[in-house]
Amino acid sequence: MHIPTNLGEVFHATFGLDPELVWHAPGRANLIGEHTDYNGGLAMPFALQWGVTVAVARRAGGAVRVRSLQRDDPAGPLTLAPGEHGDGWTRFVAGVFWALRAAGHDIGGVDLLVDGDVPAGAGLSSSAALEVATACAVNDLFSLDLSDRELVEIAREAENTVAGVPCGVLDQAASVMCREGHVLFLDCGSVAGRNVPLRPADHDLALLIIDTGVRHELGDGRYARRRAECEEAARRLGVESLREVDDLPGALRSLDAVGGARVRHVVTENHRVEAALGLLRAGALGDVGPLLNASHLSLRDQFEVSCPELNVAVEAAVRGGARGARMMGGGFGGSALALVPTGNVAAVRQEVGAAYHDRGWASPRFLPAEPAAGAHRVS
Ligand code: GAF
Repeated sequence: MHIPTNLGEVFHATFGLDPELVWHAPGRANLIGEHTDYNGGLAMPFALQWGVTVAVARRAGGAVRVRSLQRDDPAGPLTLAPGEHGDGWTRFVAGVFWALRAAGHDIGGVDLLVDGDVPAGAGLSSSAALEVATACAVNDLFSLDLSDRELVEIAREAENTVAGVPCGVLDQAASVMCREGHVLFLDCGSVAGRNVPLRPADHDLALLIIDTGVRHELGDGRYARRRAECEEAARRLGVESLREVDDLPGALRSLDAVGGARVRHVVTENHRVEAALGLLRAGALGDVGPLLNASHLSLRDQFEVSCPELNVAVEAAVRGGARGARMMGGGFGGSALALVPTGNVAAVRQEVGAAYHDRGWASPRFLPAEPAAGAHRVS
């Protein structure tokens, strides 16, 4: 069995035994389909080349001992008793154990070492990667035989209940279900997906993530408020989820201005995801650009989850020659995604960098994204 050297050595030095198996789960980007997941809608995430790797071994008793290579704690590994929720990053691990046990799975104690390289704080779902890597490793370790959908639900439950973030399934589903060189056409209502080829280099295009450097916590209440507004609109319209709204003008007549704006975003965003799928199938990736721009405007003006730094990044990227760009993820900070002809990447970086410099803002980070593999066993 091949264990990545450093991980295997540190595991042994920390816990006094060798890991039994190692799993990797990626962070994610999202081509299009934002704030649709908790409305039972559509999205198109792809896995990133950065993620979280966990090494695990069974141990006696029910406690979980955890250590992260990125958060070295001189006191040694932390011990989480069964039912304990942990704090900081350990909530994402503890949450998975809590959710598995709450679902009736009989799992024992585990020693677990974490190694992650998702760029910190950029809104690229490092927490989902940690939850999914943990869920997949424990599933394998105790032969639970969970389906992809069950793994997604366990990881989402961990995030909702223990980490306290009322997210939908987007990030966890992307981390479990994506494939290398593909984007996942994801129906968030049924948590079913189909992978569609996404190889930008074949079209002389690049997917460029622009990390604004503006940090926000999804748990700070603004994300939850958007979700509550959508749920309230669905109640008023008498539908289970906003995915079911097919008469937008009719729906808008029954809602107040805020509810109407939120519903307009969700309904039109689902349409844009379907349009993007059609273009990808027709081999016209470059033509997805205008859909990204429309998605951004809708998130900015209808859903009201953008911020000045995201708007400036998107506008400057387009001025610099991107085919399209938009904010990505929950919003209020984090990253934008730009679809850029390879020959224009330098100009886009220059234009965005200059726009930030002119406003006295710290330089953004540019991260070229490669659609990578979803969760898999490393050894
Ligand atoms: C965050 C959430 F975690 C996802 O569930 C999703 O709602 C996304 O924001 C917005 O599309 O990443």
